[in-house]
Amino acid sequence: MTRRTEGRILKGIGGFYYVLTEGEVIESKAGGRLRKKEFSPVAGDRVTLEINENNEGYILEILPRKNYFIRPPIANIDKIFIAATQAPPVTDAYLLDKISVIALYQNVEPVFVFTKNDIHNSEEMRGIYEKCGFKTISCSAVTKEGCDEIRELTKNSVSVFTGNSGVGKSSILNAVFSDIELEVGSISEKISRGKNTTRTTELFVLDEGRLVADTPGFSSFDLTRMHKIDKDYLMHIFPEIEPYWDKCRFNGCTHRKEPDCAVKQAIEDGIISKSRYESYLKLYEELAALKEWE
Ligand SMILES: Nc1nc2c(ncn2[C@@H]2O[C@H](COP(=O)(O)OP(=O)(O)O)[C@@H](O)[C@H]2O)c(=O)[nH]1
Ligand SMILES: [Mg+2]
Ligand SMILES: [Zn+2]
Repeated sequence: MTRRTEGRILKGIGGFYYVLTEGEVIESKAGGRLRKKEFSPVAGDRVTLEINENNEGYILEILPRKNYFIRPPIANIDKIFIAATQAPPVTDAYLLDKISVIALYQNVEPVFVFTKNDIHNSEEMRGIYEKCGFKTISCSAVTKEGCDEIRELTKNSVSVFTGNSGVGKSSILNAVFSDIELEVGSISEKISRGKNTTRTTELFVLDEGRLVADTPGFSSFDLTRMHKIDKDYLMHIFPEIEPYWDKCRFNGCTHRKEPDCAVKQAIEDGIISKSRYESYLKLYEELAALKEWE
């Protein structure tokens, strides 16, 4: 007898989708209509499916998405853990800021995770993000510092780990969750191959309602092209700039070259960090240029 139910896609590979439903994982196929590019199911998708007498699934429909990322392909995320480090390979602040902007734009909570704290203390960088009101964690896969906090924040949610290659995402996930076994690569190996060790996007089912994915990281290039944010909306997804939107001399101040700008004053007063503001300016230009080329 076939039955109809709902579930969540954990991963798609070789034309099959692995759907978590009622505590078990069902190997499923998707209908032809669903395999068309823009509708194709991704990890994290909530779906309706039909399960036959042999326990094989057939995906009927993708339920409306709360959010969606194209590369890596994943949907319905609650939290993005953005990994950063001041140890090699040093993280580029612009990439961090860009990911945080896109996360907020898509209603995902960003959590900044400063890795490798055993070899390089990231307190200064962490301070910048804490000041913006973001959740931040200092951690180490070696000393296990910060692991309990990561465990706590991943409870009952869909969490994705991202950040540049070699930053230590897989290592920290292995340290926090004993039942995940991810491949950890040496940095030189990755650079010489120009690739990441983590390839398919897979949500791991863990205890206490945790669904966790390791990703090869978002490419800075893709991010702006795939999430077309209006440049004038940008100030509203920089949480430390947002409160000033109506505090400047000019209505509609973009906080760039206008005189008597409250944002620029806040930078001088040390309330807003320079590096974040620089990212704002750079991203503003990038978004403006995108519009012109379309
Ligand atoms: N000292 C130290 N090294 C780490 C830590 N986490 C990762 N590494 C090293 O950094 C390299 C890249 O780690 P990996 O987890 O593969 O990074 P990923 O590409 O972000 O998944 C490996 O050589 C790890 O051994 C850490 O907390 N402390
Ligand atoms: Mg990895
Ligand atoms: Zn202004």
